[in-house]
Amino acid sequence: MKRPLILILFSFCLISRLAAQKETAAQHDTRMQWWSEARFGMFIHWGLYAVPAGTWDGKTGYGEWIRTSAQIPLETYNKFQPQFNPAGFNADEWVKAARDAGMKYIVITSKHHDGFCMFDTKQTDFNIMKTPFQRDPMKELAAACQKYGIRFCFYYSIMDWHHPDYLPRREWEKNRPVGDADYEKYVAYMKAGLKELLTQYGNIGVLWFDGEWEPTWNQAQGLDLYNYVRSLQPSIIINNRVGAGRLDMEGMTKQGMFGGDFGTPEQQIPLTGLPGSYWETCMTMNDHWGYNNNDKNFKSSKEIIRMLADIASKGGNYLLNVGPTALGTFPRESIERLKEIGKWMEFNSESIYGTKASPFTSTPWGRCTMKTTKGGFRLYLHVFDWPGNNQLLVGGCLNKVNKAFILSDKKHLVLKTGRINDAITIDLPVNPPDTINTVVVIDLKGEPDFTNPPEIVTDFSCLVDTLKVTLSSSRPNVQIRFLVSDTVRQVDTGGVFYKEPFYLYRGCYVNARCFRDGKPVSRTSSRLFIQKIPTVARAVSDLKPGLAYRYFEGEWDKMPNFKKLQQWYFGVVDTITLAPKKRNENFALYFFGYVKVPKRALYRFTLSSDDGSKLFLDGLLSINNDGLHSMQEKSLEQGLNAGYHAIKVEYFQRTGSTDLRLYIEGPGIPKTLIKKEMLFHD
Ligand code: FHN
Repeated sequence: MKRPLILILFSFCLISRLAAQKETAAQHDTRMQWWSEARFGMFIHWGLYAVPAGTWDGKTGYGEWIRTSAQIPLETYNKFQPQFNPAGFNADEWVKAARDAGMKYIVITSKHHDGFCMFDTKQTDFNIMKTPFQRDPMKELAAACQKYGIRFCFYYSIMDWHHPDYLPRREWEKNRPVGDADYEKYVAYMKAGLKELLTQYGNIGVLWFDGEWEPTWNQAQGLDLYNYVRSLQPSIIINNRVGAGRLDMEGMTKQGMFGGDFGTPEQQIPLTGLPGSYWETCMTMNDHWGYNNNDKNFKSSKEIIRMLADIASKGGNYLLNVGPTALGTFPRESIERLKEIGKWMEFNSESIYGTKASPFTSTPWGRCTMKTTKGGFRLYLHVFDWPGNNQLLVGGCLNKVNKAFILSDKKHLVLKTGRINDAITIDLPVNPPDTINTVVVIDLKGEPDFTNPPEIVTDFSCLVDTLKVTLSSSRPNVQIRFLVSDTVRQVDTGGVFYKEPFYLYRGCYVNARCFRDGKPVSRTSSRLFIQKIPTVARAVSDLKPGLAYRYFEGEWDKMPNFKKLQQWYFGVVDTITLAPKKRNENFALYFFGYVKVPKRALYRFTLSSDDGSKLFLDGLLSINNDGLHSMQEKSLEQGLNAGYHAIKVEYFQRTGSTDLRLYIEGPGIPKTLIKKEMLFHD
């Protein structure tokens, strides 16, 4: 290569690398714009794991993790390669199915955790070209996406169970020693493969990293890889799984950590919008990412269409997965749903593409998305529950109405509107045109003037003896009126003006509303607080510090029945800990004894675990956090009298990361890991 050319190339890479770090917020928004406006994409998990199709050794619950979950040795798994011949693969069919469903981009697994490369790479023979198929499906899909106007994107796993330099090894792979594995060589391998993906398949929309959670990967490597990828395609978008700061399946990035360009909630939709963040919920259509021919638990198109509206109403993107077969075809159930979603999108996509999050904190009848218009703004009211009286109430909006109509009505017949205090009324036809989601459009004048109901803030959601209540509104120049009642009540002229926090001493509803100059400007918010009877403390004596535990080993997909297990070890621990474990996979434990609480009050217990766990208080199952899952927490509020209460915590671990935490909070006790001073046993 001539010297000047080398110089130009070097300068380009340097500038691009600097660019990735020096991008302004406005430049970032510009780069994100196509993606943010798209709102809806197709995820495709397709690889060698489609050959066993979820079944191994008589068990049928596997997916793309089959090599590790079923502990299939490398040389056995490699035998799928000469069997992989997806003769039914047709890139145009796949891309048209996505396009016709209203999806604007496709993210496909170029390499999943098993390390098999679904593209023509010179870096390893463990790739699709070295199969009877001998074609590069990524090349064909790139061309089809170009043809049909769909953005083509790659998923790429940092974790790699095949490459000899990847570490750590799977714990169960006793016959695969680390040898002279060199992780830096693996990073070089990753970059070489990514360079092929980013220079030989045209303009790539998104690089969707995954498998970043193992201890060999860190923030610095993530930032370096982010800059490397951006140096090859400066306008590419990269998710937060390039770094090491993701908050598990919740998917957003820990405060202060490098988070790429967007967050990635997985199999879940955030409860509320995440203002100021780009995020995308990825979700399976059934229960597996990779093809499982036994998994018929597909979500209905109704669920999917409503989730699309829910996600868009919170300002997020929806990446819906398809797991193709080893023949290269989409499962019939996936095709059916994509067609039904497409029918809805054909008349309603305007209420999804390019919309912003709802201005309302809640809309009882469905969801809302919005767009700015000349001199005002447009609300798309996604009506799931058609009002019995055929009149839709849009509360807390003081703007004047231009017009309202049903989006799927080609004539855009104008609907009669009116106003009751803060609420706009819209008279609807007797029957909803679409029982899944009818979109009612309403055009409003001027700057948005919304007032959401007051927030009703408490430390707990129920009470034993008393509970402090604080009311708040972010709106300027409003007064809050409230009333306490035995049923849900509208706050009209009644109630009292809120001046300072107050206390509840019994179960009741708190109803609150915002007023301005004596007139209601928001809907009423109502919240029920239940009074709990505290459980009686145990009359016990001669207790010793700590909890007793029992330890077991075996393979389970859910909490075992401990009574039927052979016990391996037992002993006493200071507090809830996995210290007694003798290995990191395929083991179970339970702890039992008493928790001593200082006073009669309501306490919140939070159980967090990977994999499954259960909490029993006074002999009753209080928290069920069972199942194969990454770190997830579940809570319970329990009234307890002062003294000792029986406690038991069950836990099991299959494979992968492992963790167990029990938190307690109560009067004068902020949320904290349960302290050893509170734990005793007989
Ligand atoms: O382990 C992977 C899994 O196989 C799948 O690819 C999902 C999709 O987001 N990501 C990881 C689990 O979080």
